[in-house]
Amino acid sequence: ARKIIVAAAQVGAINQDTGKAEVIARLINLLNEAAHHKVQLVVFPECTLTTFFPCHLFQTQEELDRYFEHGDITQSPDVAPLFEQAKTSGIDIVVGYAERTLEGNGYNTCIYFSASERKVLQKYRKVHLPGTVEPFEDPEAINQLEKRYFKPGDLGFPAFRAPGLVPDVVKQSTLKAGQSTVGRGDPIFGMMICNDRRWPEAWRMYSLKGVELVMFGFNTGGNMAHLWGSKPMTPEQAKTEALFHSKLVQQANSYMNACFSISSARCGLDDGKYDLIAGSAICDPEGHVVAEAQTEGDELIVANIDLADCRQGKEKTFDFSRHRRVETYGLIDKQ
Ligand code: CDT
Repeated sequence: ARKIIVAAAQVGAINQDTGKAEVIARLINLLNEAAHHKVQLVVFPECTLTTFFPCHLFQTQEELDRYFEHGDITQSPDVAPLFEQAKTSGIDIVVGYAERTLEGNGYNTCIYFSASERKVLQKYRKVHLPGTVEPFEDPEAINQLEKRYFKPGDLGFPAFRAPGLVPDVVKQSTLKAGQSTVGRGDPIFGMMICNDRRWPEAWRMYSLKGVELVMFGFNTGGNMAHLWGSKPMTPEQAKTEALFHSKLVQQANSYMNACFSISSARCGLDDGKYDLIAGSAICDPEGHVVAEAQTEGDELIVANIDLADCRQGKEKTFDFSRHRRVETYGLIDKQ
């Protein structure tokens, strides 16, 4: 068995003027609740720390930059208490944030912070950026300006091992030459962010690397049918459809890639206007939802998962080495 207690920490409404200290206090509350349930790993949402600012057009760089983190986020005076609490509680955390690099580039980023290693093990920058560069002409339409504010991620889809979570892992040195530690060594994880979850290529990049758990946060508009280009809908229908697609892609891709997945929503009605869906969920490798949020506010959902359950998919239906037909897939990396 390769058991881990994992959680998604869903985060409800955050307004444009909500202070970061207030947000961090809410996140620490969720972390304390996780500690109470003996959780080992908590996934926080995309852009956890602020309102989902790509809904807004900012006139100055200064206004925009209020929403970005500059430099090492674990050392930022505002945010450091979250990482201190993670260390104290012995809980690994995934946190999403808007990153401004020294060169001035913006990325939609998340990091995996290991409590046992006391450092960031992996950074991921969102590859698939939805929305538009220019604001919509209709002044009533809610914008999605990620293409304006961020560059596409330049780190690829980096799978990584997370030590300290599963006891009694088999070390590579104890195996025969050529024998893999996939499913035996420290767990293999991958991160993506929101829109990435709709792209099978992102999931497949990870499953080709043996990933057993994919983690992602999201900010998905419940009232943005205009962005999808779908047929006219009432706001209620649009929200139901957005939730349906969010669950559909998580369940289907968990199954087709024989991995667990954790999704964490930034949700609720930001500034009383910007409606973001909830529906944080934990899925197993057979595509079943094993835990799901019941509210549209701050909420922790917890599951006790056994990564060994990935084996049946990875070794049977989706045993890539026996069943994939790569000679027929050439077009995928050419177009
Ligand atoms: N944040 C993000 O990537 N959101 C996109 C759509 C914008 S909201 C309609 C998503 O794929 O959920």
